[in-house]
Amino acid sequence: MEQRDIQLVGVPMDSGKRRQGCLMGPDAYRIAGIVGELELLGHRVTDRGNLAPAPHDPDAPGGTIFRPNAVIGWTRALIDAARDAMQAGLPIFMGGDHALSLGSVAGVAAQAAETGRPQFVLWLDAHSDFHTPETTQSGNLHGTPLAYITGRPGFDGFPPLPCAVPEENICIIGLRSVDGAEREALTASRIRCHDMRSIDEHGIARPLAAFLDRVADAGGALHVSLDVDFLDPGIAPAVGTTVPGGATFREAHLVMEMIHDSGLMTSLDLVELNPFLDERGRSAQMMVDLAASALGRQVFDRPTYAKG
Ligand code: HAR
Ligand code: MN
Ligand code: MN
Ligand code: MN
Repeated sequence: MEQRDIQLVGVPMDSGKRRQGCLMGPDAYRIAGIVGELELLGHRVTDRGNLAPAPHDPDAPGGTIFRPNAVIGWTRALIDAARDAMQAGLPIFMGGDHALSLGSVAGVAAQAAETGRPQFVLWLDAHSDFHTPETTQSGNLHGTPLAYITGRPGFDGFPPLPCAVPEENICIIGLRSVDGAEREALTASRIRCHDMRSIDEHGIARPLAAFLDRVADAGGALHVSLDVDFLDPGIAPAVGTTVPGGATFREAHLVMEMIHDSGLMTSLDLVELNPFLDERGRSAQMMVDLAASALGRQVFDRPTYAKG
């Protein structure tokens, strides 16, 4: 198995939404043993510690968008940190809420562009996170990263996007909660969407295999953004935005194992874990196990049967 230089980047970011607790995420992953689990697989692991936001204007109380300046500060810091970590190996961004992906994806895409590789993004999420600050109803910027990284307008005051990710290079799997404005924008876009209805009908492997083939054919870099709420709340309760009917243990591990087998993943987000809502650490453990599956662990033994 290929040995990777894994770069853990802690992102204790809690400004993408009102309910607090995600800032404890990076430490929950550490306590769940992420370093040891990845080392067991033969990888070199460097924990780069926790990031802090770049200096930013204070946020005024009230307003329709929740703490925009803090998110701007984080995005600025993350773009630089992501470029840096990409040069040292395979970054895992340990969130923190999903607003961290404005910066993590923008940064890795900029780095990919510099090495001449097209950036692809696999978004594993109950939500499409395709609002702009102009269309969001909640005012929570964790609902906006895919709009930012594809270059949709409405992000005034945010760092200019070094390099937009083409819509056709994005695949969302797990959808089951999409707002009206997002639905319209998604329909008009070239983003590939697979909701739970279609996964129930056709399985999760086929759309993923088709997407991975496209990444391979293009010689692309693959960023995987894993939102805790992709998973069914029964196996991962520690998230503020649970939606029933999520991916099962077996579906989620299959996705991660197929990603590993493809050899294509170049960066990973683990986002939205709120340890304050967890039950004896089991959601944190689940996320660590899924990261390990994406990096070579086999959940189920696969005996090879003698032929003849
Ligand atoms: N679409 C809703 C909003 O904009 C919910 C977004 C929830 N996002 C996350 N990440 N939890 O996927 O507020
Ligand atoms: Mn999300
Ligand atoms: Mn979500
Ligand atoms: Mn595995």
